[in-house]
Amino acid sequence: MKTLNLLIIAALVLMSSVGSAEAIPIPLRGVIEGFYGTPWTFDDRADIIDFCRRNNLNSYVYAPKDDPYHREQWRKPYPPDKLAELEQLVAVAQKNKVRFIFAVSPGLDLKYKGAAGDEDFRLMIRKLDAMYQIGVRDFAIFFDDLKDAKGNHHESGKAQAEFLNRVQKNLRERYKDVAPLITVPTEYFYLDMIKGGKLKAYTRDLAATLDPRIVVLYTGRGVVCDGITDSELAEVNRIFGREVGIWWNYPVNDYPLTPDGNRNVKLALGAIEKLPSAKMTAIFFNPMGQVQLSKIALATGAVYANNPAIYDSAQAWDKALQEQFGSLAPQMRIFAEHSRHMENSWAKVGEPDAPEFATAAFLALNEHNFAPLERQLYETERAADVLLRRLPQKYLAECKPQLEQLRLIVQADRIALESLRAGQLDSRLEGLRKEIAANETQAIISEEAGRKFIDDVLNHFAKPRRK
Ligand code: 14T
Repeated sequence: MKTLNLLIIAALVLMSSVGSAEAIPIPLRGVIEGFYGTPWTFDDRADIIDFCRRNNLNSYVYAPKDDPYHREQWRKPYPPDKLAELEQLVAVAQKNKVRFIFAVSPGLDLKYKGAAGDEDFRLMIRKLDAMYQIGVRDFAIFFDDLKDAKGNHHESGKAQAEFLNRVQKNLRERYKDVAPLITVPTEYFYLDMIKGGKLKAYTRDLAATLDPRIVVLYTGRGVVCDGITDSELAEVNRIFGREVGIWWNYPVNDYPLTPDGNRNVKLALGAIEKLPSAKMTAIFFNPMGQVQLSKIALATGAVYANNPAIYDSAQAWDKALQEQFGSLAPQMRIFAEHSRHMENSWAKVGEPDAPEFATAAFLALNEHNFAPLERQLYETERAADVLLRRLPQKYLAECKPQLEQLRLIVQADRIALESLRAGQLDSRLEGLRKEIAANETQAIISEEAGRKFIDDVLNHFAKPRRK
């Protein structure tokens, strides 16, 4: 009887623990302002720090590539007005219980050896001390993007690690309340750490020399890549002899998506997805310059980072749209669905754009089945119209060209569909295609769905068809 009771109790305890597995949040989780291009404003940053608190993200990393004092002129102290602004921002972060992580990227011209090396070390400490004075307790030093045009770099992993160790030691000796240093190596994605199946000397030396308490961030197999698996992460942990963190390049859109090289013109409005479910130490999401629209992906990233093991990207995406757009969520969902995949010759991330639309277009083209596409066109045009009329200005300022481009694409798609139905090309389609192509320096959307259907139909009529 006694044993039976014990068994029943044990079984109940076991069942309840399976049913409601404790969430294990990633200890360091947040947003990294780490993109190229116009940095965010004070108000943008204060807004995102508030957003971090509301979404249980505990860190904001200050690393804007085009703040001259962060990178190109890292040796220069911030002038009084800039320092005062940063001080206010640090206060906002403290009030929100969000860590303000201050980063410097000295790699373009940092000297490591001799008197010049000592002088640069002194200048770095002076830079970080000024930030300590205004309340910063978390610091990062980044060495990314130091490769020349040929993709080579001449960094020494040992020299960088010794520099970082020296900074870390100096800070810890003088301040008891400074968190472990965070870094990004020059070889910061997996495929760049390996050559001919072997670890390259830079990464080997850095890993061997770097203080094991220093947090190393990496971006995955590539700079912008289609997910990170648990075993990929485990392999990089092994390489660095510690639990590494992730610098995740979504929804950032600062890299060119077309050969003519226009940046920031496609919006990454999808969910964070395909990240590890295993325990990890840190994750920072690199956003777009478009601060408001970054919050869709960032809110899903917050759900992920607070419980990676049970993350459901589709569910988190719906929740983010609902919370952020309320009654406009259904329309926003349609728009966002056409603008979430980011891909070029070296980058690939995000779910496919509008897969149902793409399927409907396929059926129209190949099976003369027009009803599904008609429905997609109606709903998509309606969503774009509603959003152009009703979205608050702070959002429209970030996506008007993309909404107008989507509407134009849908109008062209409708003419393309009618051409297929009639078995004869409507002469207006070619002109519309030219107009859409010209706009692509300003707005890119739905490349493999709505945009592709225009070209597919033009090709269909251009090709001398075999029977
Ligand atoms: F530090 C890194 F983890 C990192 O991602 N660095 C930059 C980052 O600042 C930028 O926002 C991001 C997306 O473009 O990728 C890195 O920058 C690159 C890397 C490239 F290989 C920009 C262009 C490249 F061709």
